[in-house]
Amino acid sequence: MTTRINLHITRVNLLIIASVLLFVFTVNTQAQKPKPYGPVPTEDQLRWQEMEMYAFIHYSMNTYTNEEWGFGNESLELFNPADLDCRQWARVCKQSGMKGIIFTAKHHCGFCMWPSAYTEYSVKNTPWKQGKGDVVRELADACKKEGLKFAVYLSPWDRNHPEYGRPEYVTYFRNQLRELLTQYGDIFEVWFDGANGGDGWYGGANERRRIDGKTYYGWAETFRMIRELQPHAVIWNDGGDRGDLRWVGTEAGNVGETNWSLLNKVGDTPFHMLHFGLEDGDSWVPGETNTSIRPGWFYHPTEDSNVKSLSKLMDTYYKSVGRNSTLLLNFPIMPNGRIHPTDSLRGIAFNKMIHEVFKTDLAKKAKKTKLLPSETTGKWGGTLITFKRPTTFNRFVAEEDIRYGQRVKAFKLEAEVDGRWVSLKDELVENGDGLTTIGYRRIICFPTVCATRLRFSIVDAKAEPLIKRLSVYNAPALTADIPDSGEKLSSSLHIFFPNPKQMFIDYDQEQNITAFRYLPPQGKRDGVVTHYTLWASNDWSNWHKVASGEFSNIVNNPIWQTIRFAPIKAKILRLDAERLAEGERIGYDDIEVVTE
Ligand code: FUL
Repeated sequence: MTTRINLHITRVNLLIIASVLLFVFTVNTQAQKPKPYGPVPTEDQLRWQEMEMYAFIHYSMNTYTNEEWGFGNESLELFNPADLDCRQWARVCKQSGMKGIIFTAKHHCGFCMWPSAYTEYSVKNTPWKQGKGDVVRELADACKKEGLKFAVYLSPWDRNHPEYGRPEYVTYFRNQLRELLTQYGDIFEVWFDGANGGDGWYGGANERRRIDGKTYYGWAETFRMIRELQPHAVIWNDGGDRGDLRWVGTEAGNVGETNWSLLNKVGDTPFHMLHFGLEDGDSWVPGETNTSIRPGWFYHPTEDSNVKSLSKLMDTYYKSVGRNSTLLLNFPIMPNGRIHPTDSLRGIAFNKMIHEVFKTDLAKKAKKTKLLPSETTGKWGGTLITFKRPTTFNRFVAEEDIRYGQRVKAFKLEAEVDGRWVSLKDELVENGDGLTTIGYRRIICFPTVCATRLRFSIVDAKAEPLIKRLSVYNAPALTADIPDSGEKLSSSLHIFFPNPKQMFIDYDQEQNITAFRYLPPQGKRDGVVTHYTLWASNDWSNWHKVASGEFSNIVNNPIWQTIRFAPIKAKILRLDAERLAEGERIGYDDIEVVTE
């Protein structure tokens, strides 16, 4: 009996002690847990940001027609890769430091890389594996084997589908998306390209179809479907309703040095908002920097010597991952079904270099002292890093704890060199010192200094800054770099414009011409030729039509465009701009005529 009472008391006591402990612990953790400031990322957005780098793979009919955009009527017979090897893609991507792969399951030409039940225009009607193949399946399996995440690019614009532009197509599009989201395991991201060039084959109609990208696709309903079928996938959407991520306004591989992970839920997003984010945006919409390891997204043999150099890739890394963004790096597939050896070697060298640069954090063994606002140049205080001895470095890394919002607006970096404080500037930035936002991660590159102390001051912030990492590195010089094989510039051509939409290129003598190349104006839409007709003549009066068509994706990716043709003998070429992206007058940065 007594024992029982004692036992009872003991239980009660234990309960009381446990409750007190729980209370203390809760109060304690609550006191320590900062309050969020402004919009914050979801768990899925956080997980996505932590991937840092993942790959794009562009592979479709364009691979076999040597184009960037297909028209939608490309023959199914063209698709028959001899050596398709998704394990090779996955291995290359993994060794290049990529944490996942986003695959062009359907590009604008409408050709489906999986045997969709809703169209005949897919791998199932090609000679490849007698129609029994499924590239999406092979890649999803390869990713699983290599421990990579998998995601899909499904082009909303479909130049093959007869109903494109009508409500029936939207149902078709959702049916396809459902197949991709239910048959291939976990999908980490869904990518909806915003391109909508207008004209296409459309089941034989061969016409121009305009849609309103904001209303036509009914994004809200499609998003609901994605949330239900793949609740952890993040949505990239360039065509209307705001997804979870945003484009950074360029395909050149850089985001603004000031990069807020915020935008407004509704409203237009001009270039500067995409590129820099919106300081007072009401939603968390971080930027994803997408670019290709080559000039184009699809494989073109002529670009084999134009694979980005190691220093260009490092520059891209600093201007994406180093600026509070992720890097989505594209590897095109060759017609035989594999990644070109130059691209894979470059990708692997890139990853090795990142590891090399960030191998030893020199701040780890240094003393870090908290600085009061009065001890710094900023109003939020900072940190003094004191090295044991004079230390050589050229990279600085800072990270905010973004779970509680992005806060820092401006900071300052000073190094004590030979007893004198010198300000450090981000050398990848043209104007100002570039020391603005931090976010998930900010990497500052500056010429090598040898210093005993480094002072980090927060000049301006929206609220109490929550800095979770300060690191210092000494990046080795890139000695063994393979240079970009730069484009040849034309020098001896005579170019003139009889009217704003016509360009003449004149040689003194007849030439054997095999191609015409056009480099659009860089950094603006004004004057960019999107559709052309090319004529040739020997006498200024008899004109022979050489080619006509569109420069695919020229606005988003303003690289050299090449019009190839069977050799012609001509003295004069004439380019008629049938359509310009904007403005009234042809613009160009360079022109090249390829002669035999
Ligand atoms: C663009 C598309 O038009 C390109 O073909 C490519 O897929 C790129 C990633 O997005 O806007």
